[in-house]
Amino acid sequence: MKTSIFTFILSIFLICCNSQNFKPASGPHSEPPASRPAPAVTVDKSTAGTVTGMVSFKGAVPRLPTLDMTQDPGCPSTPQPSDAVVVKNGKVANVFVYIKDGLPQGNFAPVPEPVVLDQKGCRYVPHVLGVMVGQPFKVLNDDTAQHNVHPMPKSNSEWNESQMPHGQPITKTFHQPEMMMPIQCNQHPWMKMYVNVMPNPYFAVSGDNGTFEIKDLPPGEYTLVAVHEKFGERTARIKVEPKQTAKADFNF
Ligand SMILES: [Cu+2]
Repeated sequence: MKTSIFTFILSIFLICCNSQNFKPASGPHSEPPASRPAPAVTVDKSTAGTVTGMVSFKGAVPRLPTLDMTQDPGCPSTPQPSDAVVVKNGKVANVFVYIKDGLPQGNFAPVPEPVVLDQKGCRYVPHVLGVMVGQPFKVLNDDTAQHNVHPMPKSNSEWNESQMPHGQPITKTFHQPEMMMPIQCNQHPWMKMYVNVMPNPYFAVSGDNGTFEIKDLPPGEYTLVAVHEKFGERTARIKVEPKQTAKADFNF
């Protein structure tokens, strides 16, 4: 019995003494290093290059069901083609292409002009876009229908706002890089698009003819990635020479 009381007191003593050891040490050498903001990257446009390319699809293109929008009289009354897969003459639209690796370290200043997302014919236009961290993101409603703009982020803050027919624009910014963040409309279940929040300005979206172009790249070697919401991801290595245009084609 006496032994167990002794053990108990001893263990309390040890806990006390050990906790002393975890006191943060003081003194000039124990301060955490001051976090300095990463230096701003400046790109010399006189030596910068470009990357262009084409996104193609091989094989039978998946056919998605048409969209029935008749639940809302403010939306088209005839069946509308899906915008999740847009392939014309073997060329893929709405592919997000970006530089994943190889850029200079540091901060790229956000572009001050807003990126605009419109709602037209009860769809999002464009269906895929890129916006820089801190760049204004402006949502318009061109419809006679009311919409409800609802991003579903993983890293950024979620928001959810109604927008009246031809209502006031909604302007937001995103604070964290995030790929393929869906935006949905709570009023219209077929409405969905993707926002890519990027830490640099080096991205593009393939057009209806499958082409893309990324300009003002510092010369260097890069990993270029192409992302499609249904077809997945493709990667390419490219080398951009001063004032030259590098080519990179992708096949899904
Ligand atoms: Cu809607």
